[in-house]
Amino acid sequence: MSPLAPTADHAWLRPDAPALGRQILAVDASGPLVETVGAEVADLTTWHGGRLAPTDEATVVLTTADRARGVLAAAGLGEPDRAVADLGPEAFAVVRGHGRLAVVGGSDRGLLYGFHHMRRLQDPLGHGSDGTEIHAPTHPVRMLDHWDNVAVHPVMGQVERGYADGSLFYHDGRLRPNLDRVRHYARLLASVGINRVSLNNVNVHRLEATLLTERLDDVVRLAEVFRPQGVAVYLSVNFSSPMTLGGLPTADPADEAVRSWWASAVRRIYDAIPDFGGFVVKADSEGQPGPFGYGRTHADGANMLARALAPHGGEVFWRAFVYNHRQDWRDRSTDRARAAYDHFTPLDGQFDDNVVLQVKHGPMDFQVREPVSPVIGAMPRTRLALELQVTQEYTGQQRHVCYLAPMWSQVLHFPFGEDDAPTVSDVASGRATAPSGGIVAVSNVGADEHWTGHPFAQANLYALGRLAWDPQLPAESILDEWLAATFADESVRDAARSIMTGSWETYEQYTAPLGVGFMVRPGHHYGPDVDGYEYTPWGTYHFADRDGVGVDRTRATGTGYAGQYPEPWASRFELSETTPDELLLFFHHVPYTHRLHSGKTVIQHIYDTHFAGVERVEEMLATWERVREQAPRPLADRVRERLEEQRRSAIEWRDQVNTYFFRKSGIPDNRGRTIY
Ligand code: GCV
Repeated sequence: MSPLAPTADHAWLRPDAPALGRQILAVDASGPLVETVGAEVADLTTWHGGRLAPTDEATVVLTTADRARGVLAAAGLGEPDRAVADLGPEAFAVVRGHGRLAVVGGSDRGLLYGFHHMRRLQDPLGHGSDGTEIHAPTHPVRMLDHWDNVAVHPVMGQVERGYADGSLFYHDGRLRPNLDRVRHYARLLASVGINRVSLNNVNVHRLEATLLTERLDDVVRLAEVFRPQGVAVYLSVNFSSPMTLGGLPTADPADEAVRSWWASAVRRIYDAIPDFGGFVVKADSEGQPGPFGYGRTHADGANMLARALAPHGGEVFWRAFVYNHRQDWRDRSTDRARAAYDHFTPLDGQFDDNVVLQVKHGPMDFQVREPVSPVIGAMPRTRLALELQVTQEYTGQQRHVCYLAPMWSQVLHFPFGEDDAPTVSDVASGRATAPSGGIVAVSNVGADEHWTGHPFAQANLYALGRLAWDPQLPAESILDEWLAATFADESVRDAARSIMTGSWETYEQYTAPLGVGFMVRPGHHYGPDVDGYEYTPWGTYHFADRDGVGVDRTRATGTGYAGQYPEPWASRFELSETTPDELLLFFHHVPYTHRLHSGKTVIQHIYDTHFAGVERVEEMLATWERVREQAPRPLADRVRERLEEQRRSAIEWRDQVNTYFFRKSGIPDNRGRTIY
C-alpha cells in the first residue's frame, strides 16, 4: 500500500452538512480544548457564512461552567440554573431563551461534546423549549481498541481482523510520517464522545512490544494528535516484556526485579506523556504469556501492572478472554463458554481499584448471536468494562452490510435478574456497583479511503460512540442521525436506511442459525464452512449429527453453563421450551424436528431463513441501484461492489448450510426449493 492519501470522505463530519445555520457565534471559555472548539467554530463560520462576535451580539454562545454566570448574563440568558454549577467535566448544559442559546461545558471537554451536540441538531435554535437541559455521558469510559500491528504480520496482516486496508497509524514497520488522517479520525471520535484509544494489537508481537520502550516517541506523536480532541492513549503490552525487552530471566509478577522493571518503564512513559491512559492486557490467552506461567493468578498479574501505573493515575484494562484453545474436541464436558466465569469470578474483590476487567459481550467470541456473558453480572466488587467488536470479524468483515447498534442495545439492556434488575449498562456505568469500567470496543477503521471498507460500516463506529454516551438512544434514531450527517441527498438517505435497517437479522438469516455460532472458514473467518471448526482444538462446536444439532449447556445433562446465570435466566435457559428461539442451539442439542416457538421445525427454520436472507440481500442491491446516481462518487460504486459481494457470499452460505443440513437430516424442504 502506498503512503496514506488524503481522503475526500469526511465520514459524518461532512463540512457542507447543515450545521448551526447562519448563526452569530461567540466562544468565551477556559481550558486547553477551547482551541479545538474555536477551530470547529471557525470551520463552521467558513462553510456556513455565520460569524464570530462578542457575547452580547451572539445568538449561540459557547462557554464553560467557571465563566457561565458572566457569559449568560451578557448574552441575556439570565442566571445559570443550579445544575450548571454541578456539571461533571464531561457534561454540558444547553440553555435556551429569547431566541438565543448557550452551551455550557462542565469543563472544556464537556464544551467540545456540547459543540458536537449542537452540530448534530443542525438547527439548535429550532429545537427544544426555553430553559436548561443537562447532558452527561452514562459510561465514563468510552474506549476504542486498535488491533494494529506496526509491521505486517505474516498471518494476520497489518491490522488483525482489520477490513479497512492497512493501519491508520503505522506503515512499513514504522509510524506514518504524515498523521493528518489520524487527526481527522481523532476529531470523528471526539464528535461521538470517545475519550480513550489503545494504539496496538492485544496480541503484542516483538516489534510492537517496543512501543513501550525504544518506540516510545511514536506513542508521544500519536498522543499529540489525540490530545486536542480529549482522547487519552493506551498501549497493549506483552506480559513477558521484562524478559523480551528487559533481559530479565523471569516475568513473574511476584519478582522484585520484574516489578521494578515495569515501574521504571511506566515512569519513562509518564515523563514523556503525562496524560497517558494505561495498559490493555491479553494474558494467558491464545498463546499470549501471562501469570499462569508462574503459578500466579490473574489478580496477581493485573495488580502488579496496576501498581506501576497507580502513582501516575494510569489504569489497566485486563481482558477476561481466557480459555483453553488446545481443547480435545472429543471431550464434550469442557465448554469454552464457561471459561471466563470459571477463571475470573473467584477473583472478585481481589483486583486493585485501577484495574478494569474487560469482558466480551458474549461467552464465546463476537458471534452474530450469543447470550450475554454471565461474568458481567457476577463480579460486583470488580470494575467491569463491556467489550464490543465494531470490526466485523464474524458479521461480514465490512464486505456485508451489518448495522450492529440493535445488537449492542440488546446487550446493554440485558438485566441480570427480573426486569428491574441491574442491566449490563448499569454494571459498566457503575450505577449498579461503583466504580465503573465502561465500554470498550475493537475499532473498524483503517487506511481505506472510506475509513471502514464498507462505507456503511462507518455507522457502526458512530453508533458505538453514541450508545456508549447514552444507551437509551434507540438504534434507529442513531441511524437517522448518522444518515443526516453523512448524506446530503434524501433519496440516498432513505435507501441507505432501508438497506441498513434489519441488516443484522438478515446476516444472521443466511449464516449460522439459532445461536449455534462458528460455521465460518477457519483462519480468516470469512464465508461458510459448517464443519470448519468442528474437529479442531478451539472449543467451537455445533455437534450436528443425523438426528439433531446444538450444544447441551444445561445443568441437568450438559456442560452446566446455563447455571452460571442468576435467576430467572438459569431456569429459562435450562429448558428448551423457555429458551428464546434465537438462542436455542446455543443452549440445547435438539432434533431437527423440534418445534420452535414460531411453530416451525428447526430444519424448516434453517431452510426458510437462508432463502429469506438471500432474497433480502437481492432487495438491498436493487434499492441501492435505484439511488446510486444520486450518491457521491466513489462511495456509490464502493457500496455497489460490496453489495454484489454480499449477494455472492449470502448465496454461498445459503447453499452450503441448507445442503449440509439436508444431507445430515434427510428431511426435505416443505416448499420444495432447490437444495443441492
Ligand atoms: C486479537 C478472536 C480473534 C483474534 C483476536 C481474539 C481476541 O479469537 O479471532 O484475532 O485476537 O479474538 O479477542 O483476543
